[in-house]
Amino acid sequence: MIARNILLLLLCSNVFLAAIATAPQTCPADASSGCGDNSSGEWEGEFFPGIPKIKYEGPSSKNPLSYKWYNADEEILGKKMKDWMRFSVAFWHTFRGTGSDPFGVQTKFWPWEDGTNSVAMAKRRMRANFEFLNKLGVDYWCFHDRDIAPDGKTLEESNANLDQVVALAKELQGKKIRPLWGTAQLFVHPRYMHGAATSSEVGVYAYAAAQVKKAIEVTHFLGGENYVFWGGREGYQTLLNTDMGREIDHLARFLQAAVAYKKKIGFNGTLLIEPKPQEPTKHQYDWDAATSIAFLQKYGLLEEFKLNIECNHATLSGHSCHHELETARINGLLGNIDANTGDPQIGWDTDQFLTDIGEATMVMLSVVRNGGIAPGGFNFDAKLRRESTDVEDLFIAHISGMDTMARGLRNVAKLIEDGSLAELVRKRYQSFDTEIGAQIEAGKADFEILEKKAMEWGEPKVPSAKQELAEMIFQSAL
Ligand code: XLS
Ligand code: NI
Ligand code: NI
Repeated sequence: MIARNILLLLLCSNVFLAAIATAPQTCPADASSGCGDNSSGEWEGEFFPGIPKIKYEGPSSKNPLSYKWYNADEEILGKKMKDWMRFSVAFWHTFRGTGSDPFGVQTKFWPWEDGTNSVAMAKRRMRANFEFLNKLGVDYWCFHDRDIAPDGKTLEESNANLDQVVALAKELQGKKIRPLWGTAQLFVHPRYMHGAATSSEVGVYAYAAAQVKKAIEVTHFLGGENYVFWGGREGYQTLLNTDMGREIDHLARFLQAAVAYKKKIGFNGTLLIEPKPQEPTKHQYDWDAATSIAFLQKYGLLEEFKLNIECNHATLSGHSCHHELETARINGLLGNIDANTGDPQIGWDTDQFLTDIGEATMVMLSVVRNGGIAPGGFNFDAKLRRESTDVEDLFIAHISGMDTMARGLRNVAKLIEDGSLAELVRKRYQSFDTEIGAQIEAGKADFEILEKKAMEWGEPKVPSAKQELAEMIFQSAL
């Protein structure tokens, strides 16, 4: 029986080899399977042949592989567009996204993938990442530890895998490219099913701490400018089995330890919390910007953290992206933007590239009011739709997202130059530009003073809010 199988295999081997050459291999995603080409990490061919370096061609260009609005070195409002934007590619969506959803398997088979989850494959993928960044003209990238290198059988083995891939990334980064931020993936592995820092299991808390420690170290080594804490599974499915107070205390202790470690190793990047209201848990503790700010304040962490606002998370929490950005900004905590958007008809985190010019203009209004967003930037935490399966779609999606944000910036410049929106807002509050207004704003007007004024003035005249006029002015800039 065995001999017959071997004979059959030999007879078929030519057909088999020919099939490999034309179709993607489907080795199991297991580093120890022995399947796959172990030298693939050293492969240095071109990953995106036929795709040129993307250039600015202006709004009349019909070339999908060109920028129509994003002109990196052009100055707008006193800063180069690239310095306003600081765009970043998210490794997990662009290089690890498979197109699978709860109803269907992988739809994307990039030609450089050999079907394995080996270190060699991770290295080859890293080379693809840098060719992509260079062709796009983007200087930043973001990653989770486990996106860029495979998990090992032990923490030591996982760390060793990560070190190998990170060493290559450092070499490929050159002088210009660096991580906008790094983070640890604390939600995929089954050990994290109850959360990481908020797990009911102390061993999981320790494991997560070790993983974050290593992720901060490699972010620091790569010259990363920020480090992100997105809650992952830090939340609950039911309060019946959950000690919420204790879990949130644990989360705070975890973040305090991260601050101490960051300082210990001399990592000067900003630590960022990324709010999200639900998914994967039904209630995530970092619900929205305001909840996260209250948490930071309660635990004395306000000076140590800023916020990474993701537009799709904003709408999931029942706010607009602009609301979340403004909430962060007025508290001095606007640190970074995960630039994406949801679908108005779908109630989950669809992570689409933002292409709504009105929304982009609102986003850029906050960024300009903030005087920019450095050392943060715009990370495209966005993925191709499941049905978009061409390699060039990866470029088109980013170009479209970048052009949309660039249009937003140009529109804000128009609004500022026109001045009528700012004037409308100024006028709306002008009654406070008075002696008594100044007294109120300085906290010097007590209730007795105010009662005297109220009696002196009689019934106040209340003017129109001019909402439709504000909308008309806004629309005329788009
Ligand atoms: C998930 C989050 C995640 C973070 C990084 O919804 O957006 O991608 O940005 O862990
Ligand atoms: Ni995100
Ligand atoms: Ni998200």
